[in-house]
Amino acid sequence: MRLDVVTIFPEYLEPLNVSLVGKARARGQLGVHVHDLRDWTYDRHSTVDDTPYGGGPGMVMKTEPWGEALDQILADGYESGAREPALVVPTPSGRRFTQEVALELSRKPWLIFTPARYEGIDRRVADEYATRMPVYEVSIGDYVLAGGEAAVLVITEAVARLLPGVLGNAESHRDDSFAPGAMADLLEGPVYTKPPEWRGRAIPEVLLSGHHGKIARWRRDEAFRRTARNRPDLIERCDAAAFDKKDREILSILGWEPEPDGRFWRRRADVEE
Ligand code: 6GU
Repeated sequence: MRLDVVTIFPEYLEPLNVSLVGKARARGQLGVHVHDLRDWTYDRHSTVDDTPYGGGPGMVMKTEPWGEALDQILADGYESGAREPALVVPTPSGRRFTQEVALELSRKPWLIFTPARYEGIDRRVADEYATRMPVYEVSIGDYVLAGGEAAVLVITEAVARLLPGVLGNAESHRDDSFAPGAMADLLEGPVYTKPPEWRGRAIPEVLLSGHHGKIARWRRDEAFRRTARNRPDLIERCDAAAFDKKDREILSILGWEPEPDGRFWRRRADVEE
């Protein structure tokens, strides 16, 4: 996979040299190219922003530097054999970046990121490139960052770990919270390692039992407990048809009841507690 990032803060992307993404780069599984948007400005102040039409606070990033940068990056990429670019535009007004979007992006051969500062990029830039390639406007959560660079780091890490051969163990993301499949829509429960006792705290005994069936059941119960506590919306969204008898038992203990529509709702007394 090839990644291009265009930014006015290239040094903000230094973490792409480190850890999982850095290693994938070193192994040649990922080609990362960080570009300084100001390389495509020609005035004395390297201006990338201007006042918004229609008035209002803040500044808007200008069309020309982005257009020239993207044209050249596309030309250089195609020249070196890259194909099927997708544009990833981090913005708080984008669609939510989820594991599903990460998986979709991980199947693209070439991603071009345009993290913005100020109030964002003149709309015409996304509209222009949308005629030539898929454009993903994504938000990493319901809060506002000063710029999209941190979002690029987040998205890149989520995508890179899904590339074939990047994580050591192909099974490693099977049980991820939010991974499609067995533990779908449940958060992962707690994990433990040696020593078996630390500051008077023991490991849950079942984990030492060697009984794989009991261990799997315990882990699933813990996943329900954690999900009910931290993300009740995930349980409300679940199709109860995916739950077995033991799942229903633990949900009932946690205060959830099935509705005729096949979903689970928390009993009123428990909601108010
Ligand atoms: Cl992608 N960018 C900015 N500036 N703020 C955000 C965001 C992105 N996602 C959530 N907040």
